[in-house]
Amino acid sequence: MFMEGAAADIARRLEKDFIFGIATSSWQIEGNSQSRGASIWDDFAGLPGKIKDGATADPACDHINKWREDVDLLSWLSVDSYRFSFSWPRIQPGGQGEVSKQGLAFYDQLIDELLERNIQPNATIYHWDLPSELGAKGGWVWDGIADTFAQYTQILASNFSDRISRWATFNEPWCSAFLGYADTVHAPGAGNPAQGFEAAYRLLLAHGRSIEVLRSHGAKELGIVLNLTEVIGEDPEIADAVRHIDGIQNRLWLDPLSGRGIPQDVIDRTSNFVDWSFVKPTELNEISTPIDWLGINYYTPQRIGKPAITGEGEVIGDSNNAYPGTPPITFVPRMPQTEMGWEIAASSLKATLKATAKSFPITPLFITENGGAFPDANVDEKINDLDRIDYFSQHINAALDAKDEGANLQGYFAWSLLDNIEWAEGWTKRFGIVHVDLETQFRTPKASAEFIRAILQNRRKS
Ligand code: IFM
Repeated sequence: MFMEGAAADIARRLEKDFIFGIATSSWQIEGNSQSRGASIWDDFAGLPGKIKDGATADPACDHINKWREDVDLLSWLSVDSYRFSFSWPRIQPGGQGEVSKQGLAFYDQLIDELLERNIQPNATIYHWDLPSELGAKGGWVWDGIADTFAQYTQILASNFSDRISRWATFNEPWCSAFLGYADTVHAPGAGNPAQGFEAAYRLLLAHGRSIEVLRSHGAKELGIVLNLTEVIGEDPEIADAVRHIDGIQNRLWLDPLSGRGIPQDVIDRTSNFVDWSFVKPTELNEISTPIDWLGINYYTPQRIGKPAITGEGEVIGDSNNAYPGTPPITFVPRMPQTEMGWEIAASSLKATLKATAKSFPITPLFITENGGAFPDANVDEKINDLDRIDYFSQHINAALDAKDEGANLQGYFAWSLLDNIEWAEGWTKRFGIVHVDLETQFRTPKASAEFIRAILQNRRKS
């Protein structure tokens, strides 16, 4: 009853042309790793203790073999668009040179089938699975990486630009740079604070060059996906830390993309350990090449307190190491929280959208990921995930509130279609609206899938 009422209320708020979709990423769902090259996430997963339950890329959701069934699910849900990522080592096993015909053919058939079912393909070029051979050259701190990424883009653009509705160069480059290079929790796990900033810069440069390649091939609707959020300080004494965390999480990306360069306060606070000489004015121009849309992945605010305050337990991804140069603080998410220890606060989604709309005026915005990991008790063969439904309902309404108040929001994508490998958390955290049985690979829609379907089937027709 709760579910139908909440779905109908949201359906009434959705304008006809608002794009409602669902997202996944290659490494998290594809499996069948022997049919592609290796990536830095395969290498990382092979290191003892890096992935909580020892999960590896196989079988994941065996999407390489079960993709038709997954497209059936998308069609059953009635989504307008499916956001997926290309696996670089599936397209180009060594990251340079030889292209895999088999890899191209996989995405070819997926894209054609989506179009056949009237589902817009929304493609991300890079969602963290860097080919191992490029990782060995230095990965995102190698000075050849931006050009190499542009060459990889060329392959995708010449094969798919006629059929992809919307392109994102990167998914959450903050994670690649700061969880992977500054901290040790994501691949490659460098744990080198200065490298976090250099990786961030090279990711941005690769983005700019990739956009140019896409545009020269006539690809349409070009953008990038950032994980932006509201940074909330619990005490005026930590105002400096709030500004620095906001600098690394939000402004380090938004400012260069919109032509304002690298934020001076971030440079000032880090110049004692970062040699910023890798920044070149002409490259800043490439980075700020215009985009057609900006994606925001929103899950939780960053609430921080003074160093002595005790938080509410482990908060996945939050650590001072991921924000190098921050004065000492503690992450203090409030209750309620998801299983990731992430505070549930839809008000921060609205605040993030409104702040981004101000910082990046005019550009159409999308929520490109939003969702939660919850315990998912299985009752009588049915996963009645009311906590996830509640999360979606609060956050979709908050996004639509921001739109009503002027943010140029054009779509919303839920994370995620399937339970999948949650990176360093392995299978211990499930975000899917469809349950995946790891033994049998059987897919069972949860109540949240029915909720999203109810929204989409009841939406306004005009
Ligand atoms: O699973 C991830 C996804 O790959 C990127 N955005 C956040 C999700 C949940 O942590």
